[in-house]
Amino acid sequence: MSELNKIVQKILSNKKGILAADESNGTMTKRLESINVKSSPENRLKFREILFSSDEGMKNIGGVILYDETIRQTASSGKKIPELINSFGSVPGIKVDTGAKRMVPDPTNAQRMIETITEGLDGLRERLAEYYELGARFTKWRAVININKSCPSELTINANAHALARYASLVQEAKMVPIIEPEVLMNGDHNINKCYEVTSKVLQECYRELKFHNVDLKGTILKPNMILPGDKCSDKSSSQQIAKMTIKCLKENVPSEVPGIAFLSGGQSEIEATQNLNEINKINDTNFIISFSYGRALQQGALKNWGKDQKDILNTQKIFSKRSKMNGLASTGKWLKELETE
Ligand code: 5MM
Repeated sequence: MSELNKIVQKILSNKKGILAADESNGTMTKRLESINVKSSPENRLKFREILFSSDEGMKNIGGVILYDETIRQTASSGKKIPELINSFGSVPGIKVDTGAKRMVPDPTNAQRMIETITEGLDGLRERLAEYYELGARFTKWRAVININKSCPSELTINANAHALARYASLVQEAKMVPIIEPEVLMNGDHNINKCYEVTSKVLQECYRELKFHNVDLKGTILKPNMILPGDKCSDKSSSQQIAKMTIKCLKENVPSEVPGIAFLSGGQSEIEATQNLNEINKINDTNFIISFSYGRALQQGALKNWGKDQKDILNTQKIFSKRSKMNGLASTGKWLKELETE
C-alpha cells in the first residue's frame, strides 16, 4: 500500500468520514450572521473548536478540511488546530483552491454568465509545501458546475477538469492526498436524469485529465455530488431511486482504482444527506469505500444551537456528535430512521 493510499484508508475506513470546515471567510460570515454572531477570527475559531474538540463527534471523523485561517490558529488548550485534530486520530486537511470565479462570458449566450472556473494554481507548489509543514496531509479543490438550458458548456467542463488534474498532480508531488471535488449543483428545475447525464460527463472528463496528468488514482479521494433532481424540479425522487442512479453513475464513470468516495451534501437537509448515503451503501456492490465529506449537513444543527446560547458547548457538541454518528452508520448502510429520535 502506498503512503498516500494509507492516508486515504485512515480518513475513510471504520465508519469514518470527513468534516468539511473549510468555509472561506465570506461563506463563514454568512453562516455566523444567520445566527446573529459577528464574524471575527476569534468567533470563527470558537465555533470550529467546539466541533474539533468533541470526543464523541470526532469518533466518526477521519479527516477535517480546514481553511487557511484555521490551520494557523491555536485552540484554547494551547494546541495548534492540526495538533488538536491529530489527537483524535483524525487527519488535518486544507482547502487549497482560491475560489470559483466567473468564466469569461460568451456574449452570445446570457445563460452562460453563471459558469465558473476554480482558481488557485499560481504559486500552489509553494503553498502546498507550507501546508505540509503546518501538518496537512490531504487537500481539497472544488470545481462548480451549473445546470441550465445552456450549461454546462464543454469549455467549462474541460477547463475545470484540467485545473483539478493539475492541482492533483502537484498535491501528490507534495506527498498529500488530493480530494477531487467536481460539484454539479442541485440548483435548478432539471430532473434526476439531467443530473446523471451532466455528472457522468464531468466525471469522465475529470478522469481523462487525471490519467493524462499521471495522477496515482489510488492516492486520491473523489468528492462528488449525489445524483439528485434539481431543487426546483417538481418530479421528486425517492432515496432508493437516488441511490440506484448514483451507484450506476459511479460504476460507469469512476475508475476502480479510486479507493474512496466521500459525498458532499450540496444543500440537502441533514437527514436527507444521511438517508441518501445510507441507501447508497445498502446497495453498494463496488469496491469503493463510500462515505461523507459534509459541511452543512454536519454543522447546521450545531450552529443553530450555538447561535441560541454560545455558552452551551455541551449541547452544541451533542448535536454535532449525533450527525457524525448517524453518518458513520450510513457509511455502512446501517442507519435507521428510528435512531434519529432516540
Ligand atoms: C464547507 O464549505 C466549503 C467551502 O465553501 P466556500 O469556499 O464556498 O466558502 C465547500 O467547498 C464544501 O466543502 C463543499 O461544498 C461540501 O459542503 P456541503 O455543505 O455541500 O456538504
